[in-house]
Amino acid sequence: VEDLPPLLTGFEAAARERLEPGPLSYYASGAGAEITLRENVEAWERLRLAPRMLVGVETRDLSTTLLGRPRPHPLVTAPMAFMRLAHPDGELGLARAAAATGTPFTLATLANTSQEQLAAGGAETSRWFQVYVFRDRGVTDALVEAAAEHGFEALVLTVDLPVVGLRETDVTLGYELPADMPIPALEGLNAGGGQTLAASLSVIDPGLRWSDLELLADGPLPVIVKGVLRPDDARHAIDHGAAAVVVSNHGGRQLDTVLPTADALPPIVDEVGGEIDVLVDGGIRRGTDVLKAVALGARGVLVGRPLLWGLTVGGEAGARRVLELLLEDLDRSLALAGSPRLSDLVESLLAN
Ligand code: LAC
Repeated sequence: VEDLPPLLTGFEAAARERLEPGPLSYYASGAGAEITLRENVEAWERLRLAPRMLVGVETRDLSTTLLGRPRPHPLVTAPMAFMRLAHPDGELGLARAAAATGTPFTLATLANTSQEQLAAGGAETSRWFQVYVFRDRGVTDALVEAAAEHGFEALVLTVDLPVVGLRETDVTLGYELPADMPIPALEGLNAGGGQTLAASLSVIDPGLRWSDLELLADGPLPVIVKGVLRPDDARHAIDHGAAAVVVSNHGGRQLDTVLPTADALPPIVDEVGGEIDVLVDGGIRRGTDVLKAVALGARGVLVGRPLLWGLTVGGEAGARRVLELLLEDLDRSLALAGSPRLSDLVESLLAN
């Protein structure tokens, strides 16, 4: 553990050196010219803070409430596919890191680890299951049903991938998933290992509609709709049974030149923030980014790539260190901003 980088930025640099070109491209790429990939980060960076002084910050409190439950802090692990491309610890490594830091863990449909394996893996934390609806609805129905049985707390329905975005470096490399890499959800679908990434994603149904959300929301688990960028779509999500929405552009991996999530968040909070939890992801790299997201009304903040870099560099310990560094930075930022209680963060801390 001593040889882990001391700063968050060090993990990305170390991971980029360590990963083979194919997996690195898969994780690091955005779609198209990668405008949104870049602007997600820049949009948090360009928000300016107006901190308060002399309010007494010797005690800080990062706790919040999300999906009706008390949480020690607002972070959640973003759903990410194929974590064994990063490290043999894979999803279990990140889930244990999440558990060690009180962070809900989201298992992707396209994980290398099954729901059973995760549930049995000793990662005692809230588990969410990310849903891709397949053309073969029977497979999805079975996964959704099993999620409730395996103690998952919520479903995260990804709505921004009717077809896969054009990730140009993936196309150039023509990278194929290792043929022996397990992808439990794809077993029996003649998809997965030994195929290009785009081909393995072609099992996803491009015909998904709001009425499908309603069917899912009729089940036993609350449904968080991930991939909303417009207030009217957030309204549709509520009208069709969503328990929460994640303002997300899929980490800049889908439609390029969509608006960055820091810009999409405020109008969506205005529209539905009083009714359901609004979460956000995309470009979260530092504690100040989390602080700004919460000040703009986000109840939860999903972290993606930084955790993959942590997993790559140090497996479970590396992912855990990244979460700890982010939480330390959030704590420090709250102190410096003169808003020691996260739940008291207000938009007036932003200067612009
Ligand atoms: C991706 C899909 C799998 O972004 O969510 O690659």
